[in-house]
Amino acid sequence: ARAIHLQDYRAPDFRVERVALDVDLYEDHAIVRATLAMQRSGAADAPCRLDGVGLTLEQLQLDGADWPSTHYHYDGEVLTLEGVPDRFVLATVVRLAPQLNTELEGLYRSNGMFCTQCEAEGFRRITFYPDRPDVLSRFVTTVRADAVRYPVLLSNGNPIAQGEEGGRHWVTWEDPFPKPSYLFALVAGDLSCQEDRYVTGSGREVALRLYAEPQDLDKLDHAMASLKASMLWDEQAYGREYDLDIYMIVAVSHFNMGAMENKGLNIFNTSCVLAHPKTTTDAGFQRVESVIAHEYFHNWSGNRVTCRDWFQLSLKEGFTVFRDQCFSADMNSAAVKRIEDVDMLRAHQFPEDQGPMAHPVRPQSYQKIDNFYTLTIYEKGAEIVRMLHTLLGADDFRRGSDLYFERFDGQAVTTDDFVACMAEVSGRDLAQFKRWYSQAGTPQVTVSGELEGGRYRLSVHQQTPPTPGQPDKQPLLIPLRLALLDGAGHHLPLNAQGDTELLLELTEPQQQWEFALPPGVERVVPSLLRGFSAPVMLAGEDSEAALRHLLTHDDDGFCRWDAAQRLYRAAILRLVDATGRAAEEAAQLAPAMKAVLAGAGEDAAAAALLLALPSATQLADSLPEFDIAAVQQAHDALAAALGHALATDWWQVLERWAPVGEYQPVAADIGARALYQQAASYLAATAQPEIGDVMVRRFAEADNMTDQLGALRLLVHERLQGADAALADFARQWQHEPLVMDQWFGVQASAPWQTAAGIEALLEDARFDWATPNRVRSVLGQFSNANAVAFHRADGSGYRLFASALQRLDQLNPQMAARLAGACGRLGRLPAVQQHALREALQQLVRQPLSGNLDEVLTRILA
Ligand code: HT7
Ligand code: ZN
Repeated sequence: ARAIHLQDYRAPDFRVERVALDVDLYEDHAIVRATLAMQRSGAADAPCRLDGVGLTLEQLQLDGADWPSTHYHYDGEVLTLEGVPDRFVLATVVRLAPQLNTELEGLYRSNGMFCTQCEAEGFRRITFYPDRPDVLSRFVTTVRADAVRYPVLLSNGNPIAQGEEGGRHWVTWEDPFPKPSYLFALVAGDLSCQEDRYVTGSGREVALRLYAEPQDLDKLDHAMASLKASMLWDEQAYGREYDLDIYMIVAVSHFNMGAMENKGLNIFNTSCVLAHPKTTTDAGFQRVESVIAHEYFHNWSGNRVTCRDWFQLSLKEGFTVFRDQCFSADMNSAAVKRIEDVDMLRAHQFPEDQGPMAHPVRPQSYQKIDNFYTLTIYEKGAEIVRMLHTLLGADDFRRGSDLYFERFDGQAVTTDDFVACMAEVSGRDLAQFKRWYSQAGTPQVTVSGELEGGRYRLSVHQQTPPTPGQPDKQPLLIPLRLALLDGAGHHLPLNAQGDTELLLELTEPQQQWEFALPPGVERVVPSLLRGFSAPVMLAGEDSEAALRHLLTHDDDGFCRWDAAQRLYRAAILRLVDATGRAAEEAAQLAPAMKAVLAGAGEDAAAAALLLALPSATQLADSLPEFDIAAVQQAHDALAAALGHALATDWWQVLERWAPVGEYQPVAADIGARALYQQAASYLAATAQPEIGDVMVRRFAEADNMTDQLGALRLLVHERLQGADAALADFARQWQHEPLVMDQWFGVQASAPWQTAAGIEALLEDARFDWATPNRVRSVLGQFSNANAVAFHRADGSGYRLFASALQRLDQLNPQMAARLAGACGRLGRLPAVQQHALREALQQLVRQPLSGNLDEVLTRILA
């Protein structure tokens, strides 16, 4: 496939002033009539080019008359109209087959309803249109369908007319806000609705309607509460009110991603909107809250101000992730949320940034834009916005965002425009900062400190390693939050004003800072990168004593947690290279862990995080060679040794933090359940039968999915007595709840003892369905992304199975296949035997006829 380059961007030759769509839905086809008021905005002789993929054109008229076939040409992707006037009304009629659409892009069916997914380039599968984000237009849409089968007919904006005739009915919707085609949506189905209202700060009433299949109507309360909280938060934090009279969300079972922010009509993966204590875990509740917020926040950061082109994707996604992170931090525990976000970034985005798919937050080129909905665009993009917030401070950042929304309302703009607003309000030159958008790779920052003559000198060095297509890197502007602790754990003053925290700005490859210390200070332990102030890899000379000091005394939640992670990491690595013994390492760690447990009453969630070992995958990723088998073995040995060394403490946790009262997805209770699960997992690692008995009981008695699934996971993963019976019971109990059955598949696919044959059996299970992305993710996603030890088994069986599954999936859903294939990005860092086996499996796969999506990812990995 041809690559598209940022430098080739050209403004559109034609704009669309108004669009009228009429979508007629039938069981075996759909007819789409589009009327576009076109206006030339480019060169006088430019032909009018409209995107349209796989459409059957039935009629084409210009200004009410048939346009001669000699004046247009359709090649299956682009419709070119020659010799058109500067203004004209184009009317087309096309025929579609939504029931055959398994790619879940454009108009398709999910469990008997019709729905759409247009981002990034799905609208061109519905009608002929300049399907690019910088063409904004006003839409009026009429949806027609059988009145009994599809009583609910929805589209963007407000309903303005409706009618019924001969068993069919129709509703016309008008969206007053100009929008790009990627924000178009329609839904038709037999849906139930939970309704509420929200009154905006300025007193406007908004109807809130959440639609789901009737059996899921009891799972919408949490989404509704989250939506109302998000609407209020955006008014308070950003001064942004909702702008239409209706806000609708529809839950669909077949969806390639989490959710979609279509104007006034969000479409959600059921997994990101449905929640009920019996069927949803704490993590599920939190995901619903954050995705509801994310899509709602897009109404301003994405919809009112949108992207000029898809290279600017992080303009809306990075900013909106930052906004949803701050919202979740405000709704729950800010420190815990920050640690979870950093952990995710380091576990998943850092490897992406070090592998063959590494790309800048504003990429230079792509073949398939769907392949660029990445952790780099979303999560690293959010870190860039967070750094701007850190550098400018909350007040200037808010003035910058106000300016951005006011200046660019109704426009399609760039990340440069966003940064320019921040520069303008703060008076800062952000030219160097902008390298964060154009330079791929994770910067490595190395620090060393020296205490001499009453002064502390901090030397810092930065370097970004080469990434594909970017061999040489420039120094970045890296904000480093710093505090210094003395030997008693007190924070030292860092300047004449007595500040105990400073923001250092690292701009050079090498820089030094000096601090005058109060008299008598004999020990200094730096607390660096506080709050994870920049998305970098920090290396230092941190002695274990210094790490213990930070774990005990630092008041920065992230730094405490990171100190614990570094201590665990060092211990596990000593087991990998056989310089340590598990029992001794556990004995060394025990006092600090006991201290954490002693303070757990204050914040159980934070304690659970402080007690969790880094995953073996993360540790293997931090080494030159990804030798997961060796690291997993060492990891498990330390877990078992800690299970034994602190057995009494873990049992006490199980007693003290056992569930009491009715389940509630609130921060304190979530923390208690997390701590219980952490203690149980250490005990399970010892394989003592007693913990198996406790887990069997917990599984049977649980009144909520967090406890039930937590017990099932330990039983199955640790192969404790009763695991098989629990799996069978679970499947029986939840056979009619697809999202819970996804968990049933996922628990098995992520079990470390899993084999390729076991995965094959799951794929052949009658309940498995290749056409349902959630189910595919629960098996193939869990196996390839959450089960490194089984996936990378040296006999190559995991790779062969995965490659053949990708080939099969690619024929149904290329976006999903390509996304899953990213799991092979560690190819170049695997031990020789695995590397050979994976290369062979992928080379064989790439010789088959594949989609452009999968081909792009595999070609990058094999390059
Ligand atoms: N903006 C949405 C992205 C999205 C998407 C992209 C490609 C293919 C399918 C998709 N579904 C949703 C979601 C978001 O970031 O809010
Ligand atoms: Zn988004």
